[in-house]
Amino acid sequence: MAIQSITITQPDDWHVHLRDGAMLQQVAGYTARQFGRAIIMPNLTPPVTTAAMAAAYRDRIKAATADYPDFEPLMTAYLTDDMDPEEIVRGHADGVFTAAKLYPANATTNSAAGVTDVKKIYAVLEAMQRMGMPLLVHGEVVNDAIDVFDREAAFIDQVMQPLLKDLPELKVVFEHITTQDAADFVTAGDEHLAATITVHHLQINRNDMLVGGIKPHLYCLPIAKRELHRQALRRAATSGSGKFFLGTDTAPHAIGDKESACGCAGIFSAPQALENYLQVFEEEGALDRFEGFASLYGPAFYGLPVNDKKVTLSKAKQVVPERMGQGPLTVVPYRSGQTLVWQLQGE
Ligand code: OTD
Ligand code: ZN
Ligand code: ZN
Repeated sequence: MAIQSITITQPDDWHVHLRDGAMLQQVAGYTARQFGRAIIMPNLTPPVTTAAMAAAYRDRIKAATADYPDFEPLMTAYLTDDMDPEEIVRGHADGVFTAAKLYPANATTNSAAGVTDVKKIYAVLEAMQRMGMPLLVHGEVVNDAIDVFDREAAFIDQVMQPLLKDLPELKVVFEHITTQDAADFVTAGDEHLAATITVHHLQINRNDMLVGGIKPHLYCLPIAKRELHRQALRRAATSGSGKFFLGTDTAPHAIGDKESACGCAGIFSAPQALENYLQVFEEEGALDRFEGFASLYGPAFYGLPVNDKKVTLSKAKQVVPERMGQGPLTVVPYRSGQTLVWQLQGE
């Protein structure tokens, strides 16, 4: 008989957009309900570039997740061309910055202030290397001449390889990988290199987004690729390799910003993230490898203890709501209206 329930160490989400203000209030509980900790992305307006901003943002997140007092937001610094290495060093030493985020300028939502050339921030990266502080990378080149589907593969050659060569001991997370090229590159790398994989890139390919009518709620960056890449990501995630771990990249946008002539990139996957990941592992016959991917490999890479708490997911159907939230902030969750086979048990 097929397994009916699974109990594992509580997972963490190593890549989350919680936003701010009313949207933060609306979405933060979904992440805090499922995960022990989350790496909080700093692409607010204005971006989180100082330890003081990150500490204040962390307080707002703690207030918004007061129903889950054990939830721990892990903050990140948004790197800019003129970031002062001292700010990063002090912020990390004070326990405010867990990691720093490299957005190539204009690669994704709110990344206009990102880095125009990695060479400009080598002093910061050298300091991070000395401290063992992870660099989280949005790995896409921003170049009009490069096709949007090729931007991750091009980034490996143009930016990632030289970076790892120049800073061989720097801990790097290749965030939200979407290609076989990236999966192979990370697999071949040494222990300083790891990757997060979103649940949507394990479940959808570009046909799901583009065939039979355009689906704005499946549009995100990096964009979903062709099927062979999805298959490669599923193999990587379920391989049992400690280099691949869970990061949803949940990125809510109000419905009007998604269903628009110029729709925003981002998929709101937080509410049923674990259920969807677990379904992938079951389909791949890899239920025994789920705990490593979801709960063990991320902490090991970041040098943090695993969570004490356990969680249980059971075989129980649930239908994802068509919409969630209120008024102009209404959001459409990932797989809205669809029936999921697993359900996270309440605490
Ligand atoms: N991708 N949307 C967003 C961020 C991510 O690149 C990312 O990490 C966002 O809205 O913040 C998206 O599609
Ligand atoms: Zn990104
Ligand atoms: Zn992201």
